This record gives sequence, structure tokens and C-alpha cells, in this order.
Amino acid sequence: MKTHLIYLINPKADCFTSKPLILKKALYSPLAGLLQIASLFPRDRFEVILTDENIEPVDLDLQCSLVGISAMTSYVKRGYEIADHFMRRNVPVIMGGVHPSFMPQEALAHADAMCVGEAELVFPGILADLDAGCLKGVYKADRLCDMATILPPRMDLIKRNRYFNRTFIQTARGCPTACSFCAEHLMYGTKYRFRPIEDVIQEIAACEDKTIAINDVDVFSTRERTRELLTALKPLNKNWQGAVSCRHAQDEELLELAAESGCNMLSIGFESISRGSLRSVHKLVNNPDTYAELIDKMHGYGMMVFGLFMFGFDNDSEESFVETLRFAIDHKIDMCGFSIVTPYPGTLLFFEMMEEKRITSYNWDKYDQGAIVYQTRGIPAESLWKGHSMMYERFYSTGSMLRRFPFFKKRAKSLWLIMNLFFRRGEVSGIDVPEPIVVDDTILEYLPEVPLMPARKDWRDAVAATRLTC
Ligand code: B12
Repeated sequence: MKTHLIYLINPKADCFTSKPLILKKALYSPLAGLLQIASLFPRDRFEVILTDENIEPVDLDLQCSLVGISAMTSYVKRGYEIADHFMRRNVPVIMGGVHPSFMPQEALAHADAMCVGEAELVFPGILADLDAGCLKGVYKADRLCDMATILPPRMDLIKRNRYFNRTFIQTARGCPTACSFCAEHLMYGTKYRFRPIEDVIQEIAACEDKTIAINDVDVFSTRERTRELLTALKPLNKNWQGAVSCRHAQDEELLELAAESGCNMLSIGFESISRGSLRSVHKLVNNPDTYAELIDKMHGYGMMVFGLFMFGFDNDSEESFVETLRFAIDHKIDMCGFSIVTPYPGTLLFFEMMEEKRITSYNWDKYDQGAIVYQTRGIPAESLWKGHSMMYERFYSTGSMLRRFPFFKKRAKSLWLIMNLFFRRGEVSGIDVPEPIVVDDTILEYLPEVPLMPARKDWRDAVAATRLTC
């Protein structure tokens, strides 16, 4: 007999990729974390209801035993509103996900309990405390979890017809690259941890979708593992998309295997075409001299390239926009995401900027990579904002789309169109035009805490220094 009703909620984000903009569907489901959490409630005793507020309203009156909320920084304030509401109704609330993991004390001001980092190892304790009526405080594992113990996510809970990309498969956690703007290595460690191939393949074989997304930070993590994974993927006859790093994406053998195993799009964090900017954020795996060849190679294998670029590094100048735009259009990058550098709480970039007293807003709503929340250096904030908007307008203009469309190439043309139209609709129409430059008097009530301290000593010192001066 089921004894508990659990209500899992993904709060609404002001982000066009999660809004149902075309055919009432959102481009991506943001639910990977919550589907994973749902699988940790034994089905014989727990019934789970899941709401993604991006596509449907939260049932604020639901009678349930526990509310679980997951949040990234840009929508954590909405998460706190929902948590406050259920707390006022005396329903126990637990929070987790990337933002609460770095801001546990802040999260605890709105919830009974919160989970720092991975949930798998602490979940038995959470369930026992829920049963005993004493769910409280911070749940944090003393080690990283064994990837062989990860259960398949509860895909049955997702409203399938509301997303274009809904099946996200995680095959690994961790990242050795440790860029200063990224949270991955501080949350999941600097070593790749791999799920057993058989588990991954079983999960993919069981999913109904023909197209899946692999949400690892680098699908080409190591040669041996990638060979094994892609070879096993081939007979499943799926199409897949994933992210790769510049260095590993040079590997022709892996590219060929990727194409043969059904890969139709790879996203790459190019971040910048300036070596100095890359160095300033420790993204040393990227070499801009290799970008053009890399794109040609991927196109040669029939794969689309989704290029990710950031602007607002201290090394950037007004020319950075025009040069990047020219590069992206000339090399016919299929899709691009352009972000404004954002110092997410708990990252090294955050501590560096905080120490230099450069952060101009702690309003987390603005931490969506479309607003400027810090004092810029290489480029005036006004120019950064205009340049960033210009990138979207020009890259997704009709002229650019016609130049870039793979008319006589073997790339997936319908996917190309859906993705380009989504980005064009979201950005060119101005749906998400943010407040450009944010300077306000928000204060940081709680200092970020880093789930896993950085491996490098100078980084640990930077974190410690901020804590001492605040
Ligand atoms: C894949 C991915 C995406 C996918 C989402 C996939 C999906 N279906 O969820 C897409 C492409 C849509 C995406 C979009 C964005 N992303 Co993203 N993404 C990732 C990535 C690489 C992996 C996330 C993932 O799927 N993890 C797998 C799940 C299982 O892990 P998890 O969510 O952490 O969940 C575990 C724990 O956190 C915990 N947990 C999670 N929720 C809860 C809830 C409760 C109640 C409990 C108890 C525990 C718990 O338990 C889980 C199991 O252990 C991460 C990097 C990372 N490692 O987090 C960045 C990351 C999460 N993304 C990030 C960002 C910034 C974004 C965007 C804002 C980028 C943009 N400008 O568009 C958008 C926001 C989209 C939106 N509106 O929601 C940042 C977030 C930083 C921050 N502080 O907010 C990250 C951390 C990368 C980085 N730069 O460091 N992303």
C-alpha cells in the first residue's frame, strides 16, 4: 500500500528554451534531476507527481507528504516562493539541485531540508527521516556515488508531448577540465565517473524516443570508454545529440563512430575565439586555431554543430562580436548559443569577482546569462549588452539562415529548422529581453559553499580568502 504522496516541482524559468513556444512544446525538458530523484522513492510505498511549471501550473493546494524542488540559480527565487507556500501549509519541503547545493544555508531559510550535490547516497537517510517525521537540515554524502548504483530515471512521469527534446541520458559525471565559470567539477568531481555501459544501453533501449540527448559534459571523455559506448549504441538505431570538448572532438575515429552510431548534432563550448579570454577562465582545452577544421570535420560526417560562445571576458573588446559572428556564419555553424559571462555562486569566477568587489547584483533572477551582473573590464557594459543582442539578431537573421542552411548536405534538415526557428523566435522576437545591466543593492545574505573543494591549491586559497574578507 502506498503511504506517501510526493510532489516534485521544477519551478518556472524565464528562459526561452524551456517555454512552450512552438506547437505548445518547449525545446528542452529541464527535468533530468527530478526524474532521477523520482526513481529513488520505492514504488511500493510512494506515489510521485511531477510538475514542470514551465508547461503547467503548480498545484499549490495538493495534499502531499513531501514537496521536493530542484533549482538552478536563475529560477531558484521562484523555487523559494513555492517552498515558502508549502512550508506555510506545514507540508515538509526539501530542495536540491545545483543552486541549493552551493547555497545550502540560503535554501534552508525556505525549506525544512536540502540536499547538497548528489542525492543517491543520502536518500535512504532522507526517506528514514521522512518516515520518522524528522526531516531536517543538510543532507550531504561524505563521498561521491558509485555510478553502478544509479537507477534509471522515471521517464514515465514526463509529459512527453510538451517537449521536443525530452529524453536525456546521463552516462558519466565529473569533469577534469575545471573551467572557472563552471559548476560541474565542484559538484561532481574532477574525475570522470562512468556508468556501466550495459546500464546505459538498457536505459536507451527502453526509451520510446528515436532521438535522445546525452547530457554528459563531454561525450568523448576518454577514447576507450567512448569507443565502447558508441559501439554498443550503434545497433540500437537511435539518433543522438551530445556535448564534446574541442580537444577530443578532433579525434577522427571517434567522430566516425559517433556518426555511425546515430549522432546528428554535437554541441561544443567554443566560448571564445580569443586565446587570452580562454586562458583567463582556465579553458585550456580549447585552441581557436583548430575550430574551423573541427567544424568542417563534423560537417563532413553529417553532424550539425551547436556552438556555444560567451562574451564579457576581461580580454574581450568591441571587435569580439563582429569577429565571432563572421567566424560563425562563414563556417556555417548550424546553431549558436551566445551567453554573457555569469559568475554563478560558488564557482571560482564568482569568488574572484567577489574578492575584487565587481559583482553588481545578487538578484539570482538575473543569473540567466542574458544580463550583466558584474563590472565589465575589457568592454563597457552597454556595448556588451548591445553586442550580445546583435549576435542573436544577426546570426538568426533570414540572410544568415539562408547562408547557413545545409541545402545540399546530409545534415538533419528538419532538426536544423526547428532549432533555428526556436532560437530566432526566442531571441529575435525579444521575448526574453532582460534588463541589460544590473546594478542594484541586493546583498548576499549567505556565502556560497563549495560541495567539493577545488583540487588546485591556489583555487582553494581564493575560496578561503573570500570567506575571510566577508
Ligand atoms: C544537461 C544540462 C542542461 C540541459 C538540461 C537537461 C535536463 N533535462 O535537465 C539543458 C540544455 C536544457 C540545460 C539548460 C540550461 N543550463 Co544546464 N546543464 C546541464 C548539465 C551539463 C547536466 C545537468 C544534468 O542533467 N544533470 C543530471 C542530473 C541527474 O543531475 P542534477 O540535476 O544535478 O541532479 C542531482 C542532484 O543535483 C540532486 N538533485 C537535483 N534536484 C534535486 C531535488 C531534490 C528535492 C533533491 C533532494 C535532490 C536533487 O539529485 C540528483 C541526482 O544525484 C549541467 C552540469 C551539471 N553537472 O549540473 C548544466 C548546468 C546545470 N546548466 C547550467 C545552466 C546555466 C543552464 C542554462 C541557464 C543555460 C542557458 N543560458 O540557457 C539553461 C537553463 C535551462 C532551464 N530553463 O532550466 C549551469 C547551472 C549553474 C547554476 N548555478 O544555475 C550548469 C551547472 C552548468 C554550469 N555552467 O556550471 N542544461
